[in-house]
Amino acid sequence: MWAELRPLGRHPDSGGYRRYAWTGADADCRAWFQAQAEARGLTYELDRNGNQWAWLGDPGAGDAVVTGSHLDSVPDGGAFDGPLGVVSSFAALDELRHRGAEFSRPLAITNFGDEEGARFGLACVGSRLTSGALTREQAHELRDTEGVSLPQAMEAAGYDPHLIGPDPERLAGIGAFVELHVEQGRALDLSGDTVGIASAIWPHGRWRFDFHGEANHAGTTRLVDRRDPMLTYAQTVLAAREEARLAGALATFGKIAVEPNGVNAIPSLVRGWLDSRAADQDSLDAVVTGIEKAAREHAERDGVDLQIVRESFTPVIEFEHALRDEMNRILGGRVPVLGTGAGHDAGILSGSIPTAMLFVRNPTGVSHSPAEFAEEDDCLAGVLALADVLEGLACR
Ligand code: HGY
Ligand code: MN
Ligand code: MN
Repeated sequence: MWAELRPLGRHPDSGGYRRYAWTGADADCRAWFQAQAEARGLTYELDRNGNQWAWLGDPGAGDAVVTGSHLDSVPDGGAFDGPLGVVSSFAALDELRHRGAEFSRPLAITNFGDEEGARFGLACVGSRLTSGALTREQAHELRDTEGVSLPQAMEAAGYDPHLIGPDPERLAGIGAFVELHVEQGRALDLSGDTVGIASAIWPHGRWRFDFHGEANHAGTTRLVDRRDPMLTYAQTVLAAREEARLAGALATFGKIAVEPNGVNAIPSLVRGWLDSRAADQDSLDAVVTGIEKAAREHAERDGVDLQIVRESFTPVIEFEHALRDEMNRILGGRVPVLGTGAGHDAGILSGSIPTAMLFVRNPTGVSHSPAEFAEEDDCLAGVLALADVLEGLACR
């Protein structure tokens, strides 16, 4: 499976993956998923929100056990964030068949669409639409940086964007969703464990800061006459770092757009995207409020106009204790339970159905980078853990 996935959407220079929603690379990954489903005799299904399903047993029977993750990536993402969960799901099913397992509940493997939100700015679009956390109207407003709207992108990829929206009937037929994921940190490496269970996901969100200044000549405009939004942006980045440090939280400006983007012109607009996360809501509020205040003060001083828009927000998610305890019992009771600052479809769906996550050791902790890595032995341990969990849940 890895050999087939490896070249899909991989940039030849960076070695990172650029598998953005509704692009050719995304279509290649989706074709791979469908082929894996069909090769195993599973019933392939594409839902109204662009999520892919591979069913063993009758989807209409109810109380299904579902596993899977996503195949899209961040810009220059690693091979494992998302795909490890999908590959491990197919491999776990192969393992269960090898064991001669008899299923008493339907089982499905999923690939949720647009988990990273790399193209349209909002993460977990597929699961948000399904759960109703994102409405059709809101989704239709999403645009990529080229100005292509989500409906246009879906149509270009051969999907009907008018069908998207909440899918409560589908969710009503699911008894549990378990997502396996590469750990995006070094907790397991430090504790010496190969596999962990998720406890909670930190509250997190994305904010867009638009700094409007005045374009002018870089060689002739006196410093005192400038209204330079890059200056205000730079001060805001420094403030974000300081606010996050003081609160023990995280704040990152990882994406920026500059107009007109000329080396010898003062920018007219700098647009920066803040990603901020914290262990609790109060800390997150304090960080973001502090950054907004600093940005407004600097904007005032620099003669720059500032608009701040919250583009997405996910509150703290505490995974259901019953399912997580059941999984730990199945796995022998000694699996570490750890929190994460990374968002996941399992988190979005936790408001609608019982969800849980398994993490696989990441020896460097690196993620959202071409350097992301997991040892093959650890990946195989993850497959066996997932197979044990699925057997425990679906084969009683
Ligand atoms: O950005 C995130 O937390 C996730 O990996 N989508
Ligand atoms: Mn990710
Ligand atoms: Mn992921």
